[in-house]
Amino acid sequence: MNSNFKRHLITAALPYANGAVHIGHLAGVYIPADIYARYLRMRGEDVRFICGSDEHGVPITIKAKQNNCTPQEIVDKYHLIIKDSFERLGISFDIYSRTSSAIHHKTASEFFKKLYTEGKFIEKESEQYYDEQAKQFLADRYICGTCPKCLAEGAYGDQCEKCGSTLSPTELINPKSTLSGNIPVMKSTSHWYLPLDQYEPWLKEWILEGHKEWKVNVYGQCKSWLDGGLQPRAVSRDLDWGVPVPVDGAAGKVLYVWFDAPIGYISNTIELMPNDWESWWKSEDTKLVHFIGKDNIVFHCIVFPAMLKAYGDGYILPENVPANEFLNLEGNKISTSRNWAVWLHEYLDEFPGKEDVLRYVLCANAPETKDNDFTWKDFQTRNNSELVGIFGNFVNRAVVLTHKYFEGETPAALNCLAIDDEVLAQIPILKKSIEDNLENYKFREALREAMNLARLGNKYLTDTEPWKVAKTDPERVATILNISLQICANLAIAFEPILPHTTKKLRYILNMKTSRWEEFGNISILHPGHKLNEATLLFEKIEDSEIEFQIAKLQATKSANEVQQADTSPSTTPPPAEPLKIECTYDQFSQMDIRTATVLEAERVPKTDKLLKLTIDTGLDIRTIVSGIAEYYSPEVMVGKQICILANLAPRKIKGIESKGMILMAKEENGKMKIVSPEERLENGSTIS
Ligand code: B3M
Ligand code: ZN
Repeated sequence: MNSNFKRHLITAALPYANGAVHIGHLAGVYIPADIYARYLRMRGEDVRFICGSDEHGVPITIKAKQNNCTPQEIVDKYHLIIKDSFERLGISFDIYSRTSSAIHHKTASEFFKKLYTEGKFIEKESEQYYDEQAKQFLADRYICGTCPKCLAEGAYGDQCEKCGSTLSPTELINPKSTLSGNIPVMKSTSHWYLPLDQYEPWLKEWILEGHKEWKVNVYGQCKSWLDGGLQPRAVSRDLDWGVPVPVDGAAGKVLYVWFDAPIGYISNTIELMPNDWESWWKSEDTKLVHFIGKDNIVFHCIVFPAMLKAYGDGYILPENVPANEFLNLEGNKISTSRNWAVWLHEYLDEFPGKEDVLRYVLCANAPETKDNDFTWKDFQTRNNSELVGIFGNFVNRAVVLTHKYFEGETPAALNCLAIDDEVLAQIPILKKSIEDNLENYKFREALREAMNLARLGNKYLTDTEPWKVAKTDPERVATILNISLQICANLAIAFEPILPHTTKKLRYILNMKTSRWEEFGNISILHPGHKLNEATLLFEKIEDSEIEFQIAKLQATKSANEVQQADTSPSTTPPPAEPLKIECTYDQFSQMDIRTATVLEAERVPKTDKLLKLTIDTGLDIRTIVSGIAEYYSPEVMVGKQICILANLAPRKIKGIESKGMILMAKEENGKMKIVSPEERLENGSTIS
């Protein structure tokens, strides 16, 4: 541990508040950042872990237009979803704020103003597309036309989604404004540019000479930008959403989102520590580390440092920027617009109590050196064979045996044999390796080594078979169980940064107070006579049906996308309501057992906004169905209603409640939902075909 630093300032990329957070974001940025922050805190370091929503930029204004609402309404909605889901996963930010806050507007505005007043920008006129009907300049995404490369219709001004080419708006054939559908005209506009070319020699020195230790992917990307030669970059845009450019005559212009967003790290620190923030940003003994995904490298390694350098006033630069590559999902690129993702808030609802399983799998598969793939099968295997089969199994056996043979009191290790010493000798070796890996941002490897400690314990218990000598050699059993329990206690520390929910449970089972990193390696954390609590399971098996449900959900997305792709209507027209799903046979349809049923009881599921727990008479049985209809129907209204249900849907647990079946609902494109019922009341259990 480099103790030259007094403070650790850790930032995680500010997620755009135009959508929820998915597993790609988590594996790339938030889980590694959280592990690092938690580890440093356990070492007693002074840490501030900063994040917040990025609430400006064109995609947010587009989403607002699509939804017929204001950008503020969009960011309010997603900010809450994102913040809440991070909290539930246990991402331990010291602050999660937002760039629409007054503090941020003030900070970003003043930042710009200082650079402007000191002449650090250049001002340039350029010709840009303008919509005369909508009376506004058009951001690249607001222009669409025919792709010059593949001739597909509906390519955007910055990219063709069909062939993937990067475009500029003037390359489009037959450009049209997506605001009015009209042909845009060229009009001159002036903007401020940060002359990155002037900072190139300094950046080359700072990164290429000074930070050879950065990850190969990060260093490589920086080198290729720097070798290619830097150009001045516009820091303002013609847009009505963002931080207004604080200069006379700049009406209708805002700061470019990539200018204001990184300043968000500073604003959020100010919000957290109004009196002390400067010692965190302007003092050489603060270590600043940015956790980001690979698409953000240029902004964090080149643009933001150049901004800070231009500003001066003692701002520090990042010590490291451990950017990750991308995570794919079942072999395909994760895509928000195509809904090809596992959304964190949905995962948390569908796998209650399994926060750490996701943390584990995403850390084990983190795309640290290359793009990686998440599959539901791998998720299940890692849970069932590693977490349940090794970690959980070992802890459970050690604690249960201690209750069985020693009434739950830690026995003393009286005389150790060679096998015991060999096992104990491994602990400091693993500790050192875990530390080195964590400090060098190799979280996958750290996790693998922590798991090796669990493997070691599990194998030790299996090899020594204390249950076999219980009758004949109680001293031997005592020694084996003492050593096993010490390994459990070390596991509770080793896994704390990675699986904080699990280690909390484990510490309770072991009745263990400490979680200080310096205790890791101690082989007498639990003293003889120390009383344990009852054993509870750390992990649960994940059933095939749960995985099949997730795969079917993705399959449905895929089918919907295929139908949508086949639709060639230009993107100026609104998308069809719900695209037709792929054709199915009568046999497939008749496999679904759809019946009438009546709601007997209804209640809200605690700590959720959307879920009702319904007790239902299906005519065949009385059963429970958990349904996401609480936004549309109150429990009182539901009682007595006759409904239609899919009766043979595989049961699954929702918020810990076993739900058997599904209620049929009709859904409008705008999200409004109504229950489907027979025209007149029928016997419960009547089949629908
Ligand atoms: N919102 C981009 C992204 O989520 C952006 C990060 C800002 S960090 C200052 O990829
Ligand atoms: Zn194309």
